[in-house]
Amino acid sequence: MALYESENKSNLLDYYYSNSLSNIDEMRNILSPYLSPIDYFRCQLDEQWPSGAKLESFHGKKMFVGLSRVVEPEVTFLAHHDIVEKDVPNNYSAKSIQMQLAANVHIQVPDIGGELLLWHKDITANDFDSIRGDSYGIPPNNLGDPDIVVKPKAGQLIIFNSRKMHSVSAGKNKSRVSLSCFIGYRGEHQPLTYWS
Ligand SMILES: O=C(O)CCC(=O)C(=O)O
Ligand SMILES: [Fe+2]
Repeated sequence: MALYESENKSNLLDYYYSNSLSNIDEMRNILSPYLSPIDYFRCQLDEQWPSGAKLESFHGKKMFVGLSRVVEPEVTFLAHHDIVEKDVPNNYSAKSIQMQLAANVHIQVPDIGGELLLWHKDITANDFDSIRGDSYGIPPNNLGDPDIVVKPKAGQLIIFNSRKMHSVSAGKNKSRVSLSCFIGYRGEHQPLTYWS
C-alpha cells in the first residue's frame, strides 16, 4: 500500500502504518537470499548523501518503502504529478519537504513501449485537480509532446522530479515491473528521506 492510497483518511492511515514494516519485511523475504534492490538503494543514498538518508515518518511512525508495480501490456499510466503535501495536507513534516523525487528500480521492461514521459511545464496542484476530476491523471496527449522520453532498461534506477507531470506509455509484449519510492529533500544539511 502506498501513502496516497490512504487518501488522508484516519482508518486507512492506521492501516498503512500498521502494515508498513511488515510489508518491507515481506519484500525482503520474497527476494531472499538476494538483496532487495530497494534495500541496496537505501544504503547507497545513506552513503552518498553527506547528511545520510532515512525512512520517512510523517506521522511519527515508520513508513513503508519499496512499492512494487506491475503494469500489464497495453496499459498507459496517465499523466500526473506526485506532491506529498496533497496526500497528507496540513502535515508539518510533509510541508517541510522542499523537493520530492521519484526513484524507480526497473526489474522487467517491455521490448516495445513502457517509456517514462516527462514534461517540464508545471501545473499547480489545484489546476491539475480540476482537469483530472475523479481520475488519478490526465491523458498524456492533453499535454502535447513530452520534453523527455526515457526508455528504462532492466536493472536501471531512474530518478526524476515527481512534482512535474509524468506518464508511462503502454508496453507491448511483457509486463513492466519496478520497485518504487519517493525521496524527500529538506536542504543540503538535512538527511534525505524515503517512503512509498
Ligand atoms: O514507472 C515509472 O517510470 C514512473 C512511475 C511513477 O509515476 C512514479 O514513480 O511516480
Ligand atoms: Fe508518479
